[in-house]
Amino acid sequence: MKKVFLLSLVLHSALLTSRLAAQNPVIRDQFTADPTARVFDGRLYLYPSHDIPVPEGARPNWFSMADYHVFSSEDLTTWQDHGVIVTQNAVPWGKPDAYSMWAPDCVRKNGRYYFYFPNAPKEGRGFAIGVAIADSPTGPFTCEPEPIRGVSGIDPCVLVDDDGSAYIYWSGMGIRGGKLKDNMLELDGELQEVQMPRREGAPEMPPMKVGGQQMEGLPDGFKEGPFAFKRGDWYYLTFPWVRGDTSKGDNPTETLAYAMSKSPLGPWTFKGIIMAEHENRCWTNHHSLVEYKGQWYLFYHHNAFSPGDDKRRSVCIDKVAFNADGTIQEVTPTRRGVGICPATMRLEVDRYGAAGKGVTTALNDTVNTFLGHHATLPHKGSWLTFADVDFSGLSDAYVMLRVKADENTELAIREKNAKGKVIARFKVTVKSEVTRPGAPAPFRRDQSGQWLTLTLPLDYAPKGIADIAVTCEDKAVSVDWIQFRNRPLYFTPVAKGAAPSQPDESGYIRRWRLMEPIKQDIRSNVIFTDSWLRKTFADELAKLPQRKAKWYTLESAGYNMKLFRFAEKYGSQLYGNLFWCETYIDCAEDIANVRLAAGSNGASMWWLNGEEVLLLEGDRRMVADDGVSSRLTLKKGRNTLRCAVINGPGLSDVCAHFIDEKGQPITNFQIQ
Ligand code: FUB
Repeated sequence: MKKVFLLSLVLHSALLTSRLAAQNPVIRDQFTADPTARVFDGRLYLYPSHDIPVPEGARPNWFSMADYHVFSSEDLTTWQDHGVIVTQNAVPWGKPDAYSMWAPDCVRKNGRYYFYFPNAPKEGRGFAIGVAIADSPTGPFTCEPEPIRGVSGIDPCVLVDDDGSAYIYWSGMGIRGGKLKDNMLELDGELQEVQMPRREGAPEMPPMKVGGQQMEGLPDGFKEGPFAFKRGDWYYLTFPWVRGDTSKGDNPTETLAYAMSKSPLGPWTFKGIIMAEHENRCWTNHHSLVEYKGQWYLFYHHNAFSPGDDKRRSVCIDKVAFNADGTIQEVTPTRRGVGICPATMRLEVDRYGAAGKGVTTALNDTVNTFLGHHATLPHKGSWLTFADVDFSGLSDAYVMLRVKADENTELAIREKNAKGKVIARFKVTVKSEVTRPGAPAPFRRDQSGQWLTLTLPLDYAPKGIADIAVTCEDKAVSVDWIQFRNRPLYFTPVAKGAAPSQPDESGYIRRWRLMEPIKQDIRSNVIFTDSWLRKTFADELAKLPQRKAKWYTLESAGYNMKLFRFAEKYGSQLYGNLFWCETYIDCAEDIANVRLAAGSNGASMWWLNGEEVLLLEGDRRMVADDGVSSRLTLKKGRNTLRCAVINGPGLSDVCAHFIDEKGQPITNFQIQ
């Protein structure tokens, strides 16, 4: 092959990467088709083609592809887009505006990555197949200056055999295959002169030089997109195939079919179908099969994000199994796809595994189709299930869901199936008000006013990996997604007998014993004057020994104890509370001339060993060192620091530390 300098494609960049999470289709922010999946060093890489809307001037209603992205995944659920690796205007031999970057492949040989792709050549007709080379599966890829000689067609696939020999298969005048030279860039063997069939009226063309050989033993009918692989000592040649009768004018669409052989270039024995025609008549299908972490998967495409346009497609994945004799079991496409979904990821439950009678799905937005789908459960008793949700990462969790519901609708999320244990449920009681029986459910409406995003507490959280069901308990309800979330950790309970805590490096006391909030009826914080506070706190202090209230010992995650979050978890109302807080400070010796520096939202009063030491009056926000006491002594042994914080409307909060004469934090004590 002519030695010419290589044009570097620098569009690859780790900087372009972005993360996507998905059910079927797996890539949800752009169209992807013709997926070739490859496993390199234990990670799965996906090399699809990239459909885009037809640009002005390009052939209408046709395929339109200007570049290639590469994606990768560890769990087949979370996908990383590594960005563009090859573009049409950077292919030295290609037409820069042909939008013909059809199905590609990428293989590794001797530590280098060879990316094979079709494109329209600058000169001549039809398609040629070029190669771009990289040292990593995500590039940067450098394009070879010329396409492969003798390979005229589309949909390249390369099989690297156990002995290192490589074979290329492509679609052009049927399916052809040939051995590649060791350099992976040239066909091994002579090219033959072939006179291309000529359309009526078209000018006579010189014969073409074609390499490889026709793959023998395949069924009649249109075939393209060969994908060859080896499993045990069987070679498989799989391909999209139109089995229907094209002469009857009903325009049959593609299946995925396969043949087997004991040799890489056949002859082949046709075995049958891997996937039947798509139900909605998406004309093409295109695929690859790969074994990943002990399971075989079929990657294929469908037009889930463009139901009216089968030239804008999206990659899907389903599991595939082999029979003992090596034949392949037929795969039924699913919405759910594969992979275990962490409960904390957005679960697109409209991508259900199974559903009861009458359940339907529809696009959320027919213009921006990447906003996905929703499922409608039409009546009481309708259900859908969504498999393999991993709840193990949940601790203190709640669930969010996006729904469209009518008056008196009730919806439940259950474990396992439609009769399973309730995880959470809600009811629409009066127009526009959604409640969970007994407790208000915060919700947001979208601009249309139809969709609600609800936040619900959990009745119960499954353990480990579980299937979930969504059930309609009353009138029709539509559901878009469900997502479980952990509440941020504001504080953690301290077990009885736990080791003492230390002040943090700024001396802040993070361990507090808090009494469950005492409800107050306070409309405005302007009442927090000295005299009002003294009276209120004195009365409360007197009542304290009789109060039959619960106390909680908590370690705060930050320097301040978020009393608002404490009220949210343990109180009966969020706003309008009085909080009693205590902490026990053990000193190895007297520490004299210290001051208490504290802040609170709203007002607070402080006692050290029963003596009042500080009052923060008025409507305050919590600011560190907002108030500082006069000089104090922390005595040898146990000291009790107590405060009462009172707040009406607003978020309650408190922080305290001791400082020395120079304002430096005191840290040489322990907190029980
Ligand atoms: O994506 C363009 C073409 O459609 C592919 O190359 C064919 O296999 C078919 O999927």
